[in-house]
Amino acid sequence: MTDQSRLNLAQSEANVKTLLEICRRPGRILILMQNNPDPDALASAMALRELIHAGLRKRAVIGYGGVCGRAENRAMMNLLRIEARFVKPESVRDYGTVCLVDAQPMAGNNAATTEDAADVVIDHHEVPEKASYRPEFADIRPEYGATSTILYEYLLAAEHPISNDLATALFYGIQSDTQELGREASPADVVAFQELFVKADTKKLSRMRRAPLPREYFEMLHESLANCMVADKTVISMIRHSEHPDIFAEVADLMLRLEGMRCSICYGKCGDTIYLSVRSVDGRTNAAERIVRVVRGLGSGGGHRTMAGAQIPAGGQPEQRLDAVYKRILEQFAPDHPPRPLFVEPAPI
Ligand SMILES: [Mn+2]
Repeated sequence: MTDQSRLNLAQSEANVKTLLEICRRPGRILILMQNNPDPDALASAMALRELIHAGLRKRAVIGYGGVCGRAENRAMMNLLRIEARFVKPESVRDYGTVCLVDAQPMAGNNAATTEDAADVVIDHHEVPEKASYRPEFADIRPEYGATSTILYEYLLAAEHPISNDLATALFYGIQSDTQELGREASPADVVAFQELFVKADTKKLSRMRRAPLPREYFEMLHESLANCMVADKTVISMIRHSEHPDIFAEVADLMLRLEGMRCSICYGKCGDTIYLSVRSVDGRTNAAERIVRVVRGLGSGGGHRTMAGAQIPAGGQPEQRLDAVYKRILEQFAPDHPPRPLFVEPAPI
């Protein structure tokens, strides 16, 4: 038995009412996710779309900036039939109502780039440092491990029937954002995770998590390992150029498992942007605070104490930018510790 008192159902019920009132207005509805949406964003968007349809008989469009490139996420969209389309920042306000999920306006990681770009915001990240947005409705719970948990509460509060596909999506969203409840998970996440698992399609889950990976994926992995540096208990990986920005978070996650490490950072260029992703074994590193200092004056960043990210425009001289980023990473994450390569090149025969 799970303990539903750990969920904030009364608050969620009031929130569902408010956000449906906002969406009731005439005009099309956009549910916007971050650029390169992850499973938590996709699941949250899917749930919100169902809630809006059930409550108002209106079909919302799900949109994202960037690309949805990661094989696992594409498999999720295919298997659970989540239709989403690319949206440019300048097209966001073509929609009458904009609901941003798993991100916040002006956070730098989504197409809501202006103060008034979103009417509804549902998220579990800290409020970005530079943000001055004022949506009509915001439900931001930094203590939660996943936005999917907030949407799960909404569905329960609205007494909306949860299909196997929707349960699968939300379960996967919580599972991947919290690394099986091992990271940044609140009591509400635990309850949602347990209740959703019973309804989730485990075959589809397995197919999503083990989706076939293109050759380029391993090529990038190879590069990140070849460039890997260790400074004290921090491991730093770099991928000079990637087609898929989600690889940086994935490599940061992977390298955090290197024995003896407390913190892992992966960075590199994708398109015109330099991405940074940080993971740490516990909150003492305060990944979000440090990454904000790394990109200060260059770009934007944020997140949680154990996982954070940032973006910087690559500018006209991306190589110099990458070098500058590396120096700042060392300053913030491993001052006074000379970095050394993780692998030494074999000597020529
Ligand atoms: Mn999330």
